[in-house]
Amino acid sequence: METKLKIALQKSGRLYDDSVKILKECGIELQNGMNKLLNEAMNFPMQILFLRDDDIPQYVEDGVADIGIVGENIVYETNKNVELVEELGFGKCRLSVAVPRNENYADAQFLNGKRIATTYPFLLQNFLDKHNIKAEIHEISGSVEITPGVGLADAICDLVSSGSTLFSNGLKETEVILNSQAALIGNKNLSPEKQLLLKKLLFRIQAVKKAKKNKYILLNAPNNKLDVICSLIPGMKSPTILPLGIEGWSSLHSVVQEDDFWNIIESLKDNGAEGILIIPIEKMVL
Ligand code: PRT
Ligand code: ZN
Repeated sequence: METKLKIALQKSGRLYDDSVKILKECGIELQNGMNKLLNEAMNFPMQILFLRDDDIPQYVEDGVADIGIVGENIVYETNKNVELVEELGFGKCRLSVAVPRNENYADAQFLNGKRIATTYPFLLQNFLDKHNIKAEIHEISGSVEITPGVGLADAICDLVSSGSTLFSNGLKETEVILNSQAALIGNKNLSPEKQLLLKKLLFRIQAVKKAKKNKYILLNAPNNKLDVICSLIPGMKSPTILPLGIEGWSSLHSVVQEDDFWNIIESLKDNGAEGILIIPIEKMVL
């Protein structure tokens, strides 16, 4: 029987769409009309299990799933014996401590003797221990942000992304305990066949990630500025240079990183580049 890689994804919630999307970008399509708990990829030896995100690390540790996609916050909170294989660049958030906005919070010692509500007792306890703080952790299962307002806690420890939940509950963020994003995790004892499949998948994921960080750039440049413009957009090996129909001008094709994208564009313009086109790249294999 053909070996299949079993991957656990969140069944519904914030990570579902991007998890399915990244598989799709890797050329892995799920079958339509299969049941909601188990699916089978059409063009890759892969089975997909849909689970609650909190359960994914345990399933991967036990080998019920070989790999999984889950927030690092869950990986570190559950503290299971799994491999963190690759960060995936979506589901970004941070685990933070927050207190009522009118509190005079100088540093973490403020939390001494206080009641802190959280769904992340393990990571919070680690943080408190590291700072030598004795506080009362109230583990609750949801709606952490309302607890100070109703007098159940003096502070909270919860996930934050835009900060609007904290703001609308009259809270301010005072400590970041962990920066998190979705990650691919794996069982530590995969068979050689499964390791090979994981390597294939990882190769595709890395190509997709690289492509997202880079853009294809086309521009026209006066020939006497080609040297400086080439040095601004060196590309993967070197830019492609083609002569234009007009005497003294060339067309340059290259790849540019998203990070300092706008600075590069400005320098290109300052050096006489015209007709700059930026095009997304779908996959990038170096
Ligand atoms: O049902 P299941 O157990 O699978 O899902 P869940 O309800 O436990 O998790 P879900 O779908 O809410 O989140 C899944 C994962 O998304 C989390 O484990 C994080 O890794 C990631 N993620 C990214 C977030 C957020 N951003 C986020 N903002 N998870 C939760 N939030 C919540 C936060 O708890 C708070 O209530 O959003 C609120 C804050 O958001 P802002 O934008 O107002 O700051
Ligand atoms: Zn959950």
